[in-house]
Amino acid sequence: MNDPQQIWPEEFAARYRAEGYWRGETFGMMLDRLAAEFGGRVAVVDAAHRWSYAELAERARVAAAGFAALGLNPGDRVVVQMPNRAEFLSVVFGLFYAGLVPVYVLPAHRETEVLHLAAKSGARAYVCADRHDGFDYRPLARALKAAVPAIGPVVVVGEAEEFIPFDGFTGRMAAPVPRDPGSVAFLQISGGSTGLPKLIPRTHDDYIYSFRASADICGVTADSVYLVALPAAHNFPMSSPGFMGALIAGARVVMAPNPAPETCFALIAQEKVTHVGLVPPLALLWMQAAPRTKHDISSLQVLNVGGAKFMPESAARVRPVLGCTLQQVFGMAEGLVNYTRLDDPEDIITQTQGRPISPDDEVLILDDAGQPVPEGEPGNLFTRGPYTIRGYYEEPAANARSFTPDGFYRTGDVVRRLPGGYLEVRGRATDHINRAGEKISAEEVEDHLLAHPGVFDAAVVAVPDRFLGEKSCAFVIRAEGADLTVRELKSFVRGRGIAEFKVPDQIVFVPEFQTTAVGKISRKALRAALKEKYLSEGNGS
Ligand code: OOB
Repeated sequence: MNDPQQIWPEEFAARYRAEGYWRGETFGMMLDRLAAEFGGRVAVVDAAHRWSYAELAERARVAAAGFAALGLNPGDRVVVQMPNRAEFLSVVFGLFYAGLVPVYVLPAHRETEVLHLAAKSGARAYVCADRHDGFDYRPLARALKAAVPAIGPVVVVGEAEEFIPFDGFTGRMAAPVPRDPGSVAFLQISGGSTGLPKLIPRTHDDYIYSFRASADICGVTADSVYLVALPAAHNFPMSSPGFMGALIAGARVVMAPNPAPETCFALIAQEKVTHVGLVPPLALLWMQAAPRTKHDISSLQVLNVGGAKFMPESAARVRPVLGCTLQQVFGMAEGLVNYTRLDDPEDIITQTQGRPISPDDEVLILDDAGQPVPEGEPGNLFTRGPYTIRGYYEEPAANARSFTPDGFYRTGDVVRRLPGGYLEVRGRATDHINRAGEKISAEEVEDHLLAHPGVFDAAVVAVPDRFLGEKSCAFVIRAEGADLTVRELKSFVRGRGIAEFKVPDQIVFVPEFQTTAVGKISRKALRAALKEKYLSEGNGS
């Protein structure tokens, strides 16, 4: 867990402490402090629960005792796959109190991803809900236990069947297990452009700084109400400013079971929601639905939009249609988060993706040869700072590619720096599909396609989509004699046990990957050439 590649060199750590970014507080200490300060105020609400700060802390103590009684030891990793429910918080703060390290996977992830992440993290336990959104997690838990022997206890929120019911925990942990605030607090999943998702180690010190500062920048106070509309395990709704930013400010967190406008508008009206974060396609959907809703959404003050590029024309409509301030967020689970500021002029708010949280966020914009580009020109974004990781969890090869020797993270984004340090995202240099904010690795999907005996070769590319921003298109060469159909191949990929959003939106069978390039051609160049050949204007779908 303490791979030197993942920690900041002491000179940096010392500076981040001296500047007051890192305050030596762990998540456990934080919740205790918040419970003491905001005790009776409402911390979290969902359809079935309404807990005060004191009650959340109390429930987390019971959960912590329960986890400890299962034989889990401080530092052990625990895979958490939970939908947006109040128990998301009692589970994870219970784990923090017990000194355990959550590994956050999305509710949309399926067997292949969960098994991989559990094995990769060396997890010893799994926590899930019984069912969510028509999916039963208990068969997945069985498959996980069968495939990953290190997984011991499985704790289920809801009907546990043969597993351990979360609601059955008794006992109470008197005081949280002390942890080093510089140690890894949890592992989060990278969007990833190569192969399977990687794990991002975040420390107590670095992460708490990122959402404390975010809450401030987003104007979150004890009187705010934050709606978690996106899946809570994502970095954006967790910390930008997210439910963690809301909690540290003493605000109220409202868990939405799904991000549909009518579900969320009802919650906004009922709880007087002030802040919410959305990906661009959802922001568009909300803007379409708002004029016709019967719910009063006038309490909304700030709409954070990020995860993918929000077009200036759409951005300009937020205030007129929703009656709130738009705040763009350009962030990444690896660290760096940029925000437009609430009092920025309208053109900055609509046309840029903001500027970094911290004065100590170092931003480099370099050309392909590694030289700084002239001010205002697009280039590759590199960053280093008090909440940007120095390496993925146990990924020496990926780390050598994704981080420079002096610790800068190669984001893969192409940006332009404007006056005042504002960044405009222009595109990206890496091969992934940003499908409504969910990042899909082309390589990962290609591997699933190639597993079909009727597939000779496959290349997956991003194609523009009016609604999703981007969707995925797979070019496939059938194996000789194979009479594979699009339907068969889609259902085969789905059957591989992966998140539905990774199943190619479009499959195009092609006779060959003939490109004009001579000799060996990189996958990246191949994808670009195929896109050019088959999807140029008037072609393709
Ligand atoms: C957020 O985090 P990830 O890790 O799912 O994805 C990061 C990538 C960025 O490198 C960039 O390519 C893209 O998502 N991105 C944006 C963007 N925000 C993220 N591209 C254009 N405009 C934006 N506003 O997506 C994430 C994490 C924290 C806060 C917000 C988003």
